[in-house]
This record gives sequence, C-alpha cells and structure tokens, in this order.
Amino acid sequence: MLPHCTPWPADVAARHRAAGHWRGETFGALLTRLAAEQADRVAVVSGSVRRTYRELDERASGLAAGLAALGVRPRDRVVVQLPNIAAFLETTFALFRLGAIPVFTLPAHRSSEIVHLARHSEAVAYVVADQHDGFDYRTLARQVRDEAPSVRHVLVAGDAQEFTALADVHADGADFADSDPSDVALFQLSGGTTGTPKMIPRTHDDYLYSIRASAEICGLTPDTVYLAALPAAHNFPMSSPGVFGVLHAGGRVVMAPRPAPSAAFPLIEAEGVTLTGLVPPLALLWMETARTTRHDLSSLRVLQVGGARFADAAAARVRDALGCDLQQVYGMAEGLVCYTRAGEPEVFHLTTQGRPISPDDEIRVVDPDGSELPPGEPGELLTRGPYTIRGYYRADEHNAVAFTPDGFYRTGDVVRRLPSGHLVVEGRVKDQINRGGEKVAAEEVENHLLTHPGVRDAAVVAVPDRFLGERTCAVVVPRGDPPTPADLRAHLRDRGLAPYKIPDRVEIVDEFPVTGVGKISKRELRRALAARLAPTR
Ligand code: J2J
Repeated sequence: MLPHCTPWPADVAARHRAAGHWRGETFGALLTRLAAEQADRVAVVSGSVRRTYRELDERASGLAAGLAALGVRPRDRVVVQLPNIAAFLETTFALFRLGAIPVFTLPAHRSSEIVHLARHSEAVAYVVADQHDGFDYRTLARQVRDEAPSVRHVLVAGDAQEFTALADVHADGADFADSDPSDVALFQLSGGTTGTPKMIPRTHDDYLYSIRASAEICGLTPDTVYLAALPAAHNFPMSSPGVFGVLHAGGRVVMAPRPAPSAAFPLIEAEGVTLTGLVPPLALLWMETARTTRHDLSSLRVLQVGGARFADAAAARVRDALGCDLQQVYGMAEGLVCYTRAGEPEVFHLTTQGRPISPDDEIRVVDPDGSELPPGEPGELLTRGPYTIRGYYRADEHNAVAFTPDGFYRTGDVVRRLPSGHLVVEGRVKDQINRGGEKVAAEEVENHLLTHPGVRDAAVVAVPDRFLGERTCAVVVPRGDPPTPADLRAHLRDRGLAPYKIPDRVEIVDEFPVTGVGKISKRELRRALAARLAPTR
C-alpha cells in the first residue's frame, strides 16, 4: 500500500477476499470491461456532450498516455477540482488507468484547502475547469502553483490561458500495467474535526466493493439514468451508488452543472432521469419548486437524501411532492454507508437513516467511556468493516484518537440502533457543524479567526436553522476594539477559506463559559446562543 496509509491486517484482508467482497478488480480494468460490454451505450451526458462507454474508455486512455508523456507516474497524486462535466470522468479514469491517484476536492474549495492538500499529498499536478459558477479557477491555480512547489502541471478543462489545456494532453497507444487492487485508488476528503482537512485513502478493492454492493442494494440496471446533482467529487454522489455505481451497472450519468431545480428539472425531463441524490435543504427546495414546475418529473423513481439528518416530517412529504420513493442514505467518506431499502416497511424510509451495506460492517454504540450501550440506547457509533478505512493519510497523531486500538473508526455521530439493524442519527459528539450536508470543522475556522489581530479567542458552533438544519456562528472575544462581522468574513475570504466555511453569524462576547477543567464549554455556548438568537431563516 502507498506509504503513510494504514492497511487492513493481513488476516482481515484475507477474510474480505474469501467472502467475495474484495475481488481484485481495479477501476482501470472496470472501464475496460464496461467499454467491451456496453460499448455503444451512453455513459455520460454533460450539456451537449454525450459519450458512449467506448468513447469514455478511448478518451481516458488517450489522456492517460498524454499524462504519462508529461511525466505523471503511477502512484503520483493529482489534485482534481472539477465541476460536474464530462471531463470529470475522463480525467478520473485517465488517472486510474495510469495508476496515478486523484485527490478529490470540491468546487467550493479555495486556496486554503487546495494548497494544503497539494502540499500534504505532494501532488504533481492540479486539474481544474477554467470557470464555474462565477469563479475563475485559473486565478486559484496561480496561487497553488506558487505555494505548492510539487505541482509541476496545471491542467485546465476549457480556456487554459498560460496553463496546459486538458484537450491537448493526448497521446497514442501507451500500454499501462494494471494497478494493484489492494493499493490506494483515490483520496476522498474527510468532513473533518481538526485544523486541516484530512485525506482518506480508498483502495480499488474496498471502494469497488462499496460501489458494487450499493448498486445492487439500489437495484441499478443499464436502464438507470442518474442525475449527478451534488458535486460528483463528494463521496455520496460518487459512490453511494452515485456516478461510479451507475457506470458499474452500465447505466447513464447525467451531469447537472448546479443542483438547483432550474438546472436539474429540465435535465430530468429531457434525459428521463430515474435516480438522484440530494442533501436535505435541496430536497426541501425541490419539493417546494415541484409544486409549480412545468417540467415533467415523472421518470424519477427514487430520490436519495443524505449527508445530514432529513427531518421525519419532510421525509413524509417526498412521495406527494415529487411522485417518487424516498431512500435515506447515511454515509461517510471514511467508509460505512447505510441505506433504507426497497421493500422495507415505509416507516423505516420515513424515520431511519437505513442499515449498513455489508453483513460484515461491525457496529458498536458506546458511551463516552467507550463501553458498549444496551440495544436501543443512543451513543457514539464506532464502526469497522470491509470498506471503512483504518487510518487517514499521513496523520499518525490524529489516527491515534480517530480510531480505537482495535481499528474501529470513531464516527463522532450519536445514533440509536433499532432491533432491525436500522440506525437513527440523533446528534453528534464531534466538533463539527453540518451545514445542510456541508461539513465545517470548528477548529479549522477558529484557527483562521485567531490570525485576525482583533481576535483574542474564537469558538465556532452550530446554531439551529430551519432550512439548513444548522448554520455556523463564530463567537469571538475581541482584542481591543471588536472587529465587525464584515471584517472577519473578509479576513477569512482573504485567507482562502471555502465560502461555505465562512461563519453565517458573528457574536462578540466578553468571555467564554468554561467547563470544570477550564476548557471552553461549547455546549453552554450553544445553549446561551440559542436563548439569545431568534431562529435564523
Ligand atoms: C444524518 N447525518 C448524516 C444522514 C451523513 C452517503 C451519504 C452521505 C455521505 C456524507 C457519504 C447523514 N443523517 N443521513 O459519504 O457515501 C453526517 C454524519 C457523517 C457525516 C459524513 C455517503 N449522512 N451524515 O455525508 O463524509 O455526521 O459523507 O458522519 O461528507 O455526515 O460526512 P461525509
């Protein structure tokens, strides 16, 4: 396995192979197989671009050869920051074919995240689109090139300016050795609880298992038409079953440039979309908009909702509002994914977040001391299994707290487990804000705030929000004259923090409530804020 990753113990790996979970297939080989089996079927639609499986395969091979000619080698890391366009899949499969390792980042990330990830992974290249959603990624690329010296190539989908156009990176006829299926195929990003985003190494074996099993659970076939509405780089739309699951089944992926109904609804109608996945605030927006839309959404059979807790009352309205089934999905880029399944009594779909993919997913629900709780009691979820990582990349210190000594991942989620095995997500013990599915690590934002000269101390906490579920509030103890919220937001933007991490609210206080041992009591802070703030909209 790539250095600085934590492999599964050999006996455990042998068990996952014997059980048929890990099959020794790679993503590169998968595309070769699909191109043979599904040659002339459309794999991906993006705007006016339609690519068959054979075309996707040919483009991936040509691009892989071109990347090799530039000097990109197997196991080199490449930071990929692409929106939902055909080039996302072409680049990703080109890297797989070459054996290079994509580091997936979200279109919303900015220099703070990208420079860190490029340096931490010692990435040799950075792939972006020229522009998306009003942002020019070439500007960001200049900063990344200057601040992350390992990055030798910036490749741009579209107008490359001084960089290399992705369209020009093509060569003929290279033959690539297949990668080791037990090695790292890609890096996902953790929602995080620490000062810097953590990288999640996923192997061909483990990720393909979760994708194959997800495709099966969701009943995907070559007739499935999946709308990638959320950014395809995120673990949910990538793998649960997402774009890879749909390709694995020989179906069609339709790339939505944005998840808003104005972009998504016409695509559902035009392409006959049968399946899509959303975070709760978007599901609410879609339900609202569907009441008056002139678009025909009748092809949609299943709406998946995940990434944050979907309120039971909203879940109960999906069928009436959108005329399709609801599937709840509770997952994490570190591994474990749970689904409600077709055929289960409706109450599970409406009130639970599903049950794990695999019979070999191990689930423990524990109290703060780590002792297992009686069935049905809420507690922190710990998990271990055939597609849940054993460690983050190059993060020994954090790994010592994020995993138990016997290899369980501490999810930081508080769940209740029903006798049926279904989980209900009740809350969280990790220091993270879940802003409508977008995860914000409190410590990361606090560290940035502390660099402002007018900030003596800072704590970032969640405040309830009717639409997003939670929003972020930065509570600041000033040094001298209190900075204004606009000052602080500008400061964080200047530091290159992703826009979704910029606090929605700023509150100035004289001091923080502290716990018995003198630490900031975030629980007390949240309570005081809830009492003080009218609910935000
Ligand atoms: C409550 N909290 C949820 C849910 C995730 C599928 C679906 C989602 C993700 C994802 C994913 C939740 N109800 N239904 O990777 O493959 C919160 C939990 C969890 C964290 C993981 C997938 N679904 N969550 O959201 O890595 O707190 O993955 O630990 O972004 O999201 O976040 P992330």
